[in-house]
Amino acid sequence: MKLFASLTSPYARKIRILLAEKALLCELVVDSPWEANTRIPTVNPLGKVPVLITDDGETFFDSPVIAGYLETLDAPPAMLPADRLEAVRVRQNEALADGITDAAVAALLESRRPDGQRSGAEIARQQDKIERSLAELERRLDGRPWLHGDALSLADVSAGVALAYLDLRHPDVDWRTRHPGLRAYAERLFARPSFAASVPPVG
Ligand SMILES: N[C@@H](CCC(=O)N[C@@H](CS)C(=O)NCC(=O)O)C(=O)O
Repeated sequence: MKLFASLTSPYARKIRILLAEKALLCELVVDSPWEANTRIPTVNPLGKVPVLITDDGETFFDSPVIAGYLETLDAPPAMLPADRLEAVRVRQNEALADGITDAAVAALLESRRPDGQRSGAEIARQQDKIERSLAELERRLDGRPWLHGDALSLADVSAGVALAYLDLRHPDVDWRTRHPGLRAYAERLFARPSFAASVPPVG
């Protein structure tokens, strides 16, 4: 397998963490879709990372789809429950956490627009999404070690990636103080070798 990823993409990090948790071997092809000479549009018409190419040459994007594909491989531990409705619930929390990342990316891109084009109202709208969704994540975690059951799931991987991305790009969002129920949870996730091995380079 081959994973096209940039080292700072939170969505690509999510897949790198899943690969590490499952001890799956995968060639990492580092490519930033923002660079002029990127090859990403040749493997994903949307021009986004992550993109996975299987050993059979089939291409999968985006991160929820790649995560679903990894579950079809004989590679424990399972990141989704066998019960189909329970699996949808895990995926709902994956979507909630990925949505926090989406809003954080949108706020960052807006903040980087030139003076005169930047909209403070749009940044605030994205910040509201982040704040509401962090509160919902904290409510759903409800003081438990994991979002679902008694082990790490896809939802926890997405949640940990979203919180780490806030630390990287929005250190002003003081989520540890505002949502203390997420603090110990995040520290436990960040300490896992899969998270430690995929910390993005500064920049
Ligand atoms: N929903 C997608 C989002 C992927 C995404 O937006 N990736 C960013 C990198 S963080 C990207 O490639 N952006 C390039 C662009 O928007 O042109 C996923 O979960 O994989």
